[in-house]
Amino acid sequence: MKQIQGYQMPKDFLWGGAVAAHQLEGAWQADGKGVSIADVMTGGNKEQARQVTKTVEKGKVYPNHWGIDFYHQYPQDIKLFAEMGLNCFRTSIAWTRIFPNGDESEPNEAGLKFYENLFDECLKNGIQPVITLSHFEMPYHLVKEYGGWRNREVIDFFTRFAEVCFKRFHNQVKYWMTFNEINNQTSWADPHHLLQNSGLILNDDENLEEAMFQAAHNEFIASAKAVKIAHEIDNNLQVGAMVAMSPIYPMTAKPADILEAQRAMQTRYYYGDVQALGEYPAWLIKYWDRHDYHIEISDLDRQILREGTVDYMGFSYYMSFATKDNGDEELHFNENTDLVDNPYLEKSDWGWQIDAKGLRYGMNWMNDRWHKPQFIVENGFGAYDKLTDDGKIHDDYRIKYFHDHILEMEKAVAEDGIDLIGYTPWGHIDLISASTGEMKKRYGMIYVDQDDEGNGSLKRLKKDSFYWYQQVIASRGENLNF
Ligand code: P53
Repeated sequence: MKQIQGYQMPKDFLWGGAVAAHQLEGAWQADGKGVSIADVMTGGNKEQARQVTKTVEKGKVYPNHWGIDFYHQYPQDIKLFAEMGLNCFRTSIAWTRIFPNGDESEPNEAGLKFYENLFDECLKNGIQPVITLSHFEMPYHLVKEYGGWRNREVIDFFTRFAEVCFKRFHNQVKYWMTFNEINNQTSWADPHHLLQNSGLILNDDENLEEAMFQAAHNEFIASAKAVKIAHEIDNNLQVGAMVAMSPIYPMTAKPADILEAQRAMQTRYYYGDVQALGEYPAWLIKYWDRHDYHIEISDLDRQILREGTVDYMGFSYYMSFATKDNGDEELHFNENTDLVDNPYLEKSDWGWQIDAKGLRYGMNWMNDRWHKPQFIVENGFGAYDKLTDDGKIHDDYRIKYFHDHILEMEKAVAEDGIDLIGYTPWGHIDLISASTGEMKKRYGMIYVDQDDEGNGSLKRLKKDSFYWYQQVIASRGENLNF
């Protein structure tokens, strides 16, 4: 038992949990839903990456097809969330439930109805929904027929989807985000991220990095337009960006390492510069020139970006990285080759470096740069859990992780003055892992009885962390004892 007093968060602070449609809903073909990118991704694990198949192939395992069956079980699940004390719940709207192929002119009413009922159920239980529009789940049709986000036509498909959602749900949902972890595609050399973020499958003659920059630009335009549309529909709506905040430290105090780390941060977070400040940083324009990258950006685009800056910065925080001078003459950063291990940090079983102080560092870094309210919309610890004979899960490692991170978050608010809207730990109910497709990489405070192949009773059980988080919320963040 550790006696550490946290700081009490303001009364209107949002304490929640976070998930994404494709990782828990299942029901991949219910009520007219179309096939999304997530539906053609097989299960993988630490050693074996998930595969993307051209169609759904017989005999292969596609874990997102079943998720944890939230589509049918949500009323009971939301009761459990309310029992935990949550006053908000972050999920996403599966684009393919609303526009099954993505390019239809009229939405699918059954999909809209599902979310309307889900949000009603949340509100009845004192929980406000916080919604991501695009969370790694674009219609697969848009990938095959249009080439994903490298095609500007997709901008209009997305804004149509966004507009339909804002119009239908603006009385139920105040906080929105456009694209989940838009900056994950910085690791463009890993095809998994490019597909998840932007629906890109590489053409033979294509430069991956250049394609990524163009796809990201088209997403920025779509996001900026969505911000404007939302405010026109209802001025009360708050539309945020969402970046994966993993600070990149210099390995040593050697000036070349410092410079490399600075460029690494610029490279990983230029997305935030565009979405929060409304313009591209000068170093990036120079980088494109030097590499002969031709990114299609019109004057009108520049105006749209300036007029559609986001209301807040949503972000996920799991880990930090480190880098050192890569010896190249040109100052540049490649996320797939230029990261090094940080000897001061421990790692999770999946190799993610655990660094609670990095959360406070990242929050201050973003605040200094973007001057926007922040919202921690993901944070958590993926681990193997053991179900004991008496039906308990003693996940003290997870409680420790949350304890350390919540304390740093509270210092960032109470001591550093950061304007923080809320905190929604990732996968507060066990679900399918995005990177590996596993069920056994568990984040939850609620255990779901299911294995990687989809076998199990789907029974929900409260882990020790359930009770711990309940106590944290009840004390508005003050009682962090464990
Ligand atoms: P999983 C990679 C690095 C950091 C965050 O991740 C990431 C990823 C996944 O590609 O994704 C976010 O399940 C994401 C969630 C995801 C969660 O972090 O790979 O927004 O969809 O499930 C945890 O362990």
